[in-house]
Amino acid sequence: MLVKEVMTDYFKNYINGKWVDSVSGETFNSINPSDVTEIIGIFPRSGKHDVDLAVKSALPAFVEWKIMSPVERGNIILKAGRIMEERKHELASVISRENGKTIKSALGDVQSGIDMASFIAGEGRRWYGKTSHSALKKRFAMTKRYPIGVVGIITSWNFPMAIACWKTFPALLCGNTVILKSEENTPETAVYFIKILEEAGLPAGVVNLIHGPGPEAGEALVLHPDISMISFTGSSSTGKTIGRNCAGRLAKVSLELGGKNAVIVMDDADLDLAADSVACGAFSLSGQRCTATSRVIIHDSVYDSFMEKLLERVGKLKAGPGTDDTSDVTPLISRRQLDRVLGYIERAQKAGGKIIAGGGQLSGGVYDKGYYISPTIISDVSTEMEISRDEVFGPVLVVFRAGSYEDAVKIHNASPYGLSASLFTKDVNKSFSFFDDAEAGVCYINAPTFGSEPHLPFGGVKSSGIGYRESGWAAIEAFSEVKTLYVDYSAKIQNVQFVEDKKEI
Ligand code: UN1
Repeated sequence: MLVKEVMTDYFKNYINGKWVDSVSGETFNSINPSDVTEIIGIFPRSGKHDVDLAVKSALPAFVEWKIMSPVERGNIILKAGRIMEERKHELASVISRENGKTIKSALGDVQSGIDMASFIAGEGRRWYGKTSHSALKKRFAMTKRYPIGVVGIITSWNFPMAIACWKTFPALLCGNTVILKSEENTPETAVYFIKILEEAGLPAGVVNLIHGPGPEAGEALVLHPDISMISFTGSSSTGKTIGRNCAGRLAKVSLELGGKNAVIVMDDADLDLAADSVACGAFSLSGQRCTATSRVIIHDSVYDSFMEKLLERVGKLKAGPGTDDTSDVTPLISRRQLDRVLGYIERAQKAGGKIIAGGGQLSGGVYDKGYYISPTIISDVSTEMEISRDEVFGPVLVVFRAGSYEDAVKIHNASPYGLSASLFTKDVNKSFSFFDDAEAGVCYINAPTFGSEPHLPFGGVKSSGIGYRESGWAAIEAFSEVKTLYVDYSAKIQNVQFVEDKKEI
C-alpha cells in the first residue's frame, strides 16, 4: 500500500518538563486506522536509556511531590479535568484519527477521563486512614496512607484517554511520580494528555512520557529497579510476563487484562433490550474492548426468537471509518490484528463452529483503506473450543444454548477469564444470585457488558487481572501504601506478646 504523509507531525518524549527525542534517535510511525496510507505522526522509539532518564527525573520530583497535601495535588488534577472539558472536541478528533473510533465514541473516552479527574480530586479530601483501639489499655493505633514511589504506567490503545486518566490521576493523587508509556498505536493522545497536565501546573518531573513498543520501552520500564510499581492494561499474555518480572524484583503490580465476557439471556428477559445490548456490546469498536461481549448464552425456550432479533440488528450495523459518525463497526487497529481475528474465525470453523453472520474481511471503497471484518456470529461451539476461551479482540461473538439458569452460569464460568458479565432477566432472585454466582469482577443486570463508571472499582478475576481494582475508591488502595502507628500513653512497657505473669519475652 502506498504511504502518504498528510499533516505528519513529529512528536517527542517528555522528560523532566522538556520535550526530547529518544536517546537512540530512532522513531516509529503512527498510522490512521481509518486510512492506513496516512502517517499521522512520527514518534521517538524509546528503550532502556530513555527509561533511565525518565527515572532520573521522576525520583527527585517524588521528594517534593510526595510532601504536598493530597488536596493540593487534587486541585491540579481537577484543573487538568477542566482543561480536558474545554478541549474535548479537539481531543476527540486526535483520538479518532489515531485509534479509528468515531468522534462520538472518542468523546465518551474523554468524558471518562474528565469524570475520573473530578472524582479523584475529591478523594484528595478523603485520603482516610483508620483509627483503632488496641488490645491493651491506654494505647491506640492508626493507619495513614503514603505514596509508593515512581509508578510505571503502561496503557492500552482502545481507550487511550480514559485508561491514561484512570491510572495516572489516582497515582498522582496518592503522591507518586509517574512514567507513562504510551501505547504505540495511540501515542498522540498521550502527548495531548501531558500537555494538559503541564498547563494545569504539574511540576516538572512529576509525570514523564516515553513512547515506543512494549518489548522495548515497556520492558525497560518493568525491569527498572527504581520503579516501585507497574500498572498495566492489556492482554493477559503480556500481563503474565509483566507480573513475573515485577515479582522477580518485588515491585508492586496491578494488571487489568483481557476478558471473554458473556451475556446470559433468560426466558423472562426483555428480548429487544437484550438483543440491542448484545449487538452493541459485541460489535461497537469492532469488539476491541476488554469488556466487549464475546459470548451470549441463551435460554433454550427463547433461543429462536432472541437469535432472530439479534441477527436482524446485526444485519443493520454499518461498518465504516471513524471519520463517519454513523459507523457502528469501526476498523481494527492493525493488519496484525486483522490476521489474528481471521485466523480465529477460520480455526473455529474447522473445529465445527457454524458461521451464522459475517465471517470475513470487508473490501471495496472505504474498506480498502483500513482493516474491517463484518460482525461475525458463530454457533455450534463448545466451552472447550479455542473460540470460546481466547480473547479475540475483534467483532466475533459465540453463541451457546442453556437449559436453565444453573446451566447458563456453568457455561459462563467455564471461561478462563472473569472480567465483566451480564444477565438479562426480570427475576429479582436470579439477578442477585447472579452477582454471587458469576466469576467476574464487574456484573450487570439488564445492561451490556461494558460501560464501567470511574467512581466504581473496575477489574477482573481469574485471567482478567491480578492485584487491585484500579478505579473508584479502590484506585487509592492500588496506588498507595498503608503504614500503621501505635501510640502508647500508659507510661509503662506493655505488649500483646507479654503474658500476664511474665513481663518480658
Ligand atoms: C468499560 O467499558 O467498562 O479495554 C471499561 C477496556 C477497558 C476499559 C473499559 N480497559 O475495554
